[in-house]
Amino acid sequence: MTQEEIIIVERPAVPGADVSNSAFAIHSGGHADAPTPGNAFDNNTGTRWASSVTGGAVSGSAYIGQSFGAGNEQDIIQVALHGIASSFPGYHVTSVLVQYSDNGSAWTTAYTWNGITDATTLQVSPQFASAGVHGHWRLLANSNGGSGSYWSVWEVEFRPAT
Ligand SMILES: [Ca+2]
Repeated sequence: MTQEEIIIVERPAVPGADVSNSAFAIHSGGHADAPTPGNAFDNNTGTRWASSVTGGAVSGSAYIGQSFGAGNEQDIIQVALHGIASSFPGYHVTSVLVQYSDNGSAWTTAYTWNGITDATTLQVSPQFASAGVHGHWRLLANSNGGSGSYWSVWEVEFRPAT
């Protein structure tokens, strides 16, 4: 007789590669200086999107995100943000809410990302708990831009559970 032992190991989800795409971009409205939301998802740190709202109107209003489309819903567990270039000091926010929606209008916060700096490199959020698969994801500004001007975003990444 042989005895077989089956060991089941549960591996925690790890963030996969960025699933964002310029074609899926959604936003709260763009400033005339940089109105194209797809610029935040084109993998080009030389192009940006800027919010139409400025100063004290940024927090809780300006957002940039993705509508992934039917059949392409995502379980996002990490985001990354290239929020500033050396030529635009202070045009970043220090906190964002990572939010999801199933209908594109009612949003729920999955994670609050604080401590975003004016670093001129891609900043990666901590991995956060899965909130499940949803069709729409966004970063909602949770602070005002440091300069009192608009919020500028060079690149955003959405990384799903794998
Ligand atoms: Ca870009």
